[in-house]
Amino acid sequence: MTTLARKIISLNGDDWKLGGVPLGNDPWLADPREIGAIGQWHQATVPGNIRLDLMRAGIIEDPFYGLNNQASQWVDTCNWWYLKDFPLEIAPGERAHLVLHGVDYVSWVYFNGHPLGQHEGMFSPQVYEITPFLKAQNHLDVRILGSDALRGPRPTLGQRWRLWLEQRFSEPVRRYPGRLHTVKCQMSFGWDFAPPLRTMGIWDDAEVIISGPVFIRHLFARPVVHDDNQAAVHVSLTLDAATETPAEVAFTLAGLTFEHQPRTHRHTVALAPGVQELDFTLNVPHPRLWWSWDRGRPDLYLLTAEVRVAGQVSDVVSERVGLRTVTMSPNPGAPSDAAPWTFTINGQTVFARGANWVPVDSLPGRATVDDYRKLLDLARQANMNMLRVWGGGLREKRAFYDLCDELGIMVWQEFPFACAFFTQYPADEDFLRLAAAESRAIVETLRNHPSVVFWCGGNEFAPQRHRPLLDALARVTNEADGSRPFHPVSPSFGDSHFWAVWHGQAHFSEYTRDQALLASEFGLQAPPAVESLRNFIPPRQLWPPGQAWTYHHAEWGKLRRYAAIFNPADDLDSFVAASQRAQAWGLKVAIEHHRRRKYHCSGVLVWQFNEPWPAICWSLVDYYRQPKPAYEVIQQLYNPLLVSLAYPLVLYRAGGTFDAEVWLINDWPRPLPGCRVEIELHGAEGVCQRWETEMDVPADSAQIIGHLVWKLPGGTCWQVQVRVVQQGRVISTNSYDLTAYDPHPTPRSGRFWAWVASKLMGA
Ligand code: BMA
Repeated sequence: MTTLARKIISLNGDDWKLGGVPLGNDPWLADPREIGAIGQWHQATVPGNIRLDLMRAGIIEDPFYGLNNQASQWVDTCNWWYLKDFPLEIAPGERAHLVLHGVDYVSWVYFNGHPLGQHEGMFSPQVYEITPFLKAQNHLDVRILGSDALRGPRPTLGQRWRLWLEQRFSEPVRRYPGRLHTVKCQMSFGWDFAPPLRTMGIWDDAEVIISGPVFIRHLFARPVVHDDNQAAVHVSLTLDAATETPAEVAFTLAGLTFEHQPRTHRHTVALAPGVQELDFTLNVPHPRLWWSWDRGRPDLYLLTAEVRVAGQVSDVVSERVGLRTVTMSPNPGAPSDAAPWTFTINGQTVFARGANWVPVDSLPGRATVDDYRKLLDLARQANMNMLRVWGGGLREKRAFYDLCDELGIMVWQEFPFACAFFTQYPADEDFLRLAAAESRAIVETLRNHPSVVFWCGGNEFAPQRHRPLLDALARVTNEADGSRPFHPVSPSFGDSHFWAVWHGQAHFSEYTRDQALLASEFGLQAPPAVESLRNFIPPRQLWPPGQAWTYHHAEWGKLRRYAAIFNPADDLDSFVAASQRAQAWGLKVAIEHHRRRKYHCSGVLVWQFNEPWPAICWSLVDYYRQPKPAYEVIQQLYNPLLVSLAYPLVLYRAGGTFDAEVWLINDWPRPLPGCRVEIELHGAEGVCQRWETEMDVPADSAQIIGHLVWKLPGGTCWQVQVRVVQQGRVISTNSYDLTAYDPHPTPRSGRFWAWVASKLMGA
């Protein structure tokens, strides 16, 4: 007896061919005869990106170097054809499905000359049954629309006026009018940290799945945790049956990160021909729960679903499952119209310490597991427990979420909508249908990952002006998931994007005025290390800084203003060092402020963790994966246990007074008995003041534990060193540089800017 089971034939690799043809009069009209007009073919790689293939072929230069990107914009004025030949044989009774997990952005797919479909959207997988068209040697064509054709309908007079305003005042989002009409990575149209690179390509995996007569389309496991002793997994299984047939469905739940006797649950079902959804409940006694790494272990199960027809395995799918619940609890003292902002995992409140995540590459096709691993390891080592996958970017590839599941890093996932200040996303039926379809695909792709704890409609647009879009997104998350909170847009109803510092050019102490219930964005630009700059700024433009700096997003006025705190000399090294110190200092002020406000503020997410191309921007880790000095500081400040000093940010002088409240913040879920907190003031002559206390630190807490009033000795340079020692081991450190730098050499209030921004975002 033969056993038919799932076989996956990967179509990834560098044996594809690629050719381009100018857009012509009606690029939306696909005709395979277009292939005949292609003069030159190139080798192509999947997953990948058309510009990468052209780069390898020597047709364009690396768009990430200097101003090169400008010269590759012609690539968008062609339609592109990807071709691949491959052998495939299936046994009688087997079925084959072609699955394209992500094609960017409008595509037409032909298999052995048969049109399989036309598709708009880069996030939804395309699944086509190819059984009837199979031959021993097969030919696949994927046509991709040239991005230059992605223009919205002709704007009305009112829309044109708002577009003009947007272009005038909102540099990052201005480049192409078609952006708001697409559900394509919004950043690819050009942003204030990303180049205009309206990517095209097969950017995620491509494969053929071979199954028996019943094909598993989706396996969705929704956990319910009753208490420490009892949990359940609600499983919904979407099956596609070739004919009406009885079948046997078996689920096996095994421990993946721990030893656990696997349990198998069997059911007999009657299937109708076509696609159908079946629901089951698996009880899990004595569950091992999934926690963020700082609250417990991120334990995972492996759920396998097997479907048998006439005793033979027809299809098998495995998904990782984490048992955990997510709810949001209100913040104490919050205004009555605020949303609840405290992440509550398995009934325990968790303070979010993290950053905003943007795509790892502006050519996302080349992002590999290894890229994700390096960056996520850095996030974990920086003691982050949450990343906000920002709405101007992507739903990342599967590896990103797998790694977050394993590392115990929570993910706040946004849908791909961002920054509509004067203008707005369309509200017509066609657009809403597209937005809902792509967002549903995102939910279906990510919903099994325990790390994903929050759906958010997107970044920076007024909720009032986007009711139809937000209603559609709320509906989608409820129907396709229903196990996680949905929040309309960030910022709204209590979280803050605090840009009075940096965009408003206010001084750092302004951060301490932010009363956010969750601080979801704030940041400062800093150049990467000089060695990194040399990789993408041509030598003659390094110093004095040339045009390439601005093209890679350096905002000179603001960079100079904040770097001035440290009086840099007029040379590259000195300027880079001063900017990096300013970034680290500003972030320190904000982070400590919000951690001291624990649960009045329930989280702190720095803008931004990474960057998608080599840039001078707000990132903590540059494109080459080199952390900036701010990263090291954050690693210390995100220690779940932190001693923080609250003191006035002024220019200190010898003989002056340093007056500070001493705070102790503990994000661990357990009390820490027998801790000694030691604080020392170091001056020119060594230690000149010392304070210490012994205490038991309560679990999950923030409290004032002392008050320092110290006279500063002679000199201009004082350092405060803080440590917490438990059983002879240093478990937390912090430090403050009180050197006589004026923290506000050129003050501006920044409040007017903050007010305008809040009006535009409808907050
Ligand atoms: C934020 C983000 C981005 C932007 C960043 C820096 O508000 O949401 O749109 O890149 O500011 O300006």
